Amino acid sequence: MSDTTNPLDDPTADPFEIAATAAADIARLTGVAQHDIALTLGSGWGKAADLVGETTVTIPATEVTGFSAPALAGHVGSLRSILTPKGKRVLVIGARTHYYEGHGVRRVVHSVRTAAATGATTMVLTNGAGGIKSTWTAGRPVLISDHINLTGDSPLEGATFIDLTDLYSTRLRDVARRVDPSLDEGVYCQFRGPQYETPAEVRMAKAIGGHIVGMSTALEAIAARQAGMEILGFSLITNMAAGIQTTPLSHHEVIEAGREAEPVISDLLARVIGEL
Ligand code: 8IG
Repeated sequence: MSDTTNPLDDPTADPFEIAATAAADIARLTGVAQHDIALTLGSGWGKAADLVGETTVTIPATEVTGFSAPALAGHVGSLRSILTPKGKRVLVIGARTHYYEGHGVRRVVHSVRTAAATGATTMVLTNGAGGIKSTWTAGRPVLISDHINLTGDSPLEGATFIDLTDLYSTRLRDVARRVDPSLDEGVYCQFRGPQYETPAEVRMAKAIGGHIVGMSTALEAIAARQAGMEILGFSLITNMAAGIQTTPLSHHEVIEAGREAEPVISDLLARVIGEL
């Protein structure tokens, strides 16, 4: 589906109906009627699903209703169906649409709504992000314990009041920590981007209780909760946030940290998803 004809760009369309159509596309193209778990791969996590199980089908995201081509090299535009050793079906979303692309929140959360429509009841959201906690170094995966949505936007439309207590499931975080007791956790601040923060913005994030800065995940988590899913969030700290690290941030550095962390986060994801 090309950008100019994306049905989500029609403001009169129902985004949940479009997600249901997308889920039917996935069922038809993968031959898998229902998925149990959905996994969104963020920067640095591109290959981290490879140990989760056997990939039975890979489909270009562009063949699924409402999905668009990736904006950035390194963000993989495909959807995969994985069968875990325990027989669970995992839908791997390698095609995140970021808020900063400017296509609106409906496009940002479409993959999450589609995942829910495929039957998935667990949403695993991963991202690459900047770290604020001084004990962290680049290349370290951490759990997301909560978020602060600094986009000023929401995937909810109208008077849709959704409780966000325990948004990042305590139960699922406990499962992850049983797999790796060294996992630390923190509060994720979603900035609009695409520029990285100023040091003053990072000090603000720290002052209001944030530990991780990024450009995704919070809006998706809200939509996942609205859809009734249980959420597990991981950030790969690919860099220390601006001003925490004294050298300038570079996209290259982010890619490099992801590459180096690959074996660790692949093993972590496979083991955690194996316990879900
Ligand atoms: I990777 O330091 C990655 N994504 N906002 N700040 C924000 N997003 C990020 C960062 C960062 N690193």
